[in-house]
Amino acid sequence: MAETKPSSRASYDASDIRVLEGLEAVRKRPAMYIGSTGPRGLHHLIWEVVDNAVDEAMAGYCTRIDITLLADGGVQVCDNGRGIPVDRHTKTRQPALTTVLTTLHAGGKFDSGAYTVSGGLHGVGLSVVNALSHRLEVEVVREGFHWRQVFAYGKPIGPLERGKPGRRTGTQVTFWADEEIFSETTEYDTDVVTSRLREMAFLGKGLQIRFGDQRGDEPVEQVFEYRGGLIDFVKYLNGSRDPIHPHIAHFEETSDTAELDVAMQWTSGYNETVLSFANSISTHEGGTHEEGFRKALTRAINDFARGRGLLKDKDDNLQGEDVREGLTAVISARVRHPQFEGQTKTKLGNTEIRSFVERALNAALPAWFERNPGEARRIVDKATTAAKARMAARQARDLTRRKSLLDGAGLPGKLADCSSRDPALSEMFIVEGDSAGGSAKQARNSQFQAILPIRGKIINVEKNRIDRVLSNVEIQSLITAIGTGIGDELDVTKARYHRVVILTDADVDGAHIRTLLLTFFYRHMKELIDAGYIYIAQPPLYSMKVGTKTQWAFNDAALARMRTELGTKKAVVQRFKGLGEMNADELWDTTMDPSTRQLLRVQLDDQLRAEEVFVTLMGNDVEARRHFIQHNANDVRFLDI
Ligand code: 0RA
Repeated sequence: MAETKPSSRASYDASDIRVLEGLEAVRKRPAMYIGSTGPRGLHHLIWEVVDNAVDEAMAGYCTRIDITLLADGGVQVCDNGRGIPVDRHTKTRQPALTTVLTTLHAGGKFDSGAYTVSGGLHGVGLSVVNALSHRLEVEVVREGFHWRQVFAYGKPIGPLERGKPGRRTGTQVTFWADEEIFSETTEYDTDVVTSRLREMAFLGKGLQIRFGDQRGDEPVEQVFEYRGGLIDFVKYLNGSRDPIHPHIAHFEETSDTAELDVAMQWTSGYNETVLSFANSISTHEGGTHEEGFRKALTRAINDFARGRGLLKDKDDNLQGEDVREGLTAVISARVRHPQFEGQTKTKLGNTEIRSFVERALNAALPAWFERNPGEARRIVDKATTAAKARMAARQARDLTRRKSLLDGAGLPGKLADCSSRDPALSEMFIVEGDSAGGSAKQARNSQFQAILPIRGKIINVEKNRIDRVLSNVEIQSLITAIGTGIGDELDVTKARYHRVVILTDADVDGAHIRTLLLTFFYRHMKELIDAGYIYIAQPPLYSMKVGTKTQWAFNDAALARMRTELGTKKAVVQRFKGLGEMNADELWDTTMDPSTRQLLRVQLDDQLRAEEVFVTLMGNDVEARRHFIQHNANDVRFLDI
């Protein structure tokens, strides 16, 4: 980051800014611009403003960004970059700042030579934040003065005003989200915000990001600054894991059009944690940078193993999944014109990046292994053991496959399938326990709803190698019922249902089973999450009977709201402890009927946060787990669902 040189392009002037369309469109269809008007969309406002400041940092002009959640619900983002230009635009005859804040896509920096973000929902611009805020204030220091303009609902409520002289340039944006648009909530989640800010600080080596939260009784402050960049990132990710070699491998490479930064370290665990980014945007669907990385890694480890006689002539090559077992790696690419593809626009598509990364690592990895032969041996040992487990797992899998062929249809016996054969219309409920499974079978519409009862706690995939995971019968029936296969062989087009719904009790045990299932999907069937096929059902916590009418509440806040609405009327409130306490009609009405239920779709847009949660909840660090559970009891919001 600090090494990135400013682009050599002539200085900006106001005529660069292209004027496109008005902001009414944004207020009319906010979800088109920020994804949703739920908590995700709300947080997107922050990222939008912070991304602009980070772009300024990536271009080499900004070293510090302050983000403050204000006591009155506002958000303030302050940077020491060049400041938004304030000179007059030749066409619109208004100051560039006003244009940037009131015109869609008038970032002004989209055509520049820097590695600015321009994919997915990122980079839609400050104007979108402005349109969706009931108030927004901008203060800039530039051209020797302070400047200030205030907006409401995206429209200026006064002109750009010049204030006192000022020398140090920068931009400060303060906005208050419009409650009419974000009707669900306008409350920001500290954990969501800080985990993204931490990630940005890891990716922007040397950049100082300060976070303040003034909403509580005691103001909170946190500083994120990592001199080690990605090395610190890997250290952090492996904080509660057990590394099998001391040094974190680190590689940097630059070409005319791209930059690459990679850090990695193997642990004794069984899963891989490979986080990738393009221009600081998380690419959790992977893409060409990850493909180049994987290819070079598999090759380098096989070459080293053969060269040292650790693999004999008769032995098969180690496969990709073998060499990545227990690997924690972060790949950060900077690309001039990034193309984002995939289901959620989080997959890097630029083909030239695949060969760039591969070439860079084909040279760097063997050199690192040669310099650190002791560490390399441990890594090869681990990969060899993983290969053996893989072959054992394959045998077990082939056996079950053959067995199921003999059985006939090949579907698990416990599955009560639906009659529809159209995956797009079909749903499968994974239900914990036989009694709840029984109610669900009675309640369902068997036309399009299948029920798969699972018994007890499924195996913890954080603590078990793939062969053990696959020998677990609950996991076997899950995989067979879904039909896609798992891991490297997963084929999402073979999914037998486009809705796989986790239905567990609304208690601690239910939350545990849900987390075990989610961890399994995250580690072994992530494409299903990316495709948007994984859901969580929300059974109600309470029923409230007034006369003959029954209402349902999904949490304590909703129950309290219903009570105040009722006033003095008499109500009978019942708290459900488990799904088994509901009869089939109640289960259908509240949880399964598509016209009334509330399904949460699992979305994974914050991989770092997901990693933190899964490693903490499922890993070995008991103290960290206790702390997490105390602070996030029954909370699945990390998945941004
Ligand atoms: C347009 C052009 C230039 C900088 C910016 C926008 C800019 C925007 C934001 C938003 C938050 N912080 C920001 N900092 C800068 C380039 C100006 C030049 O060439 O001097």
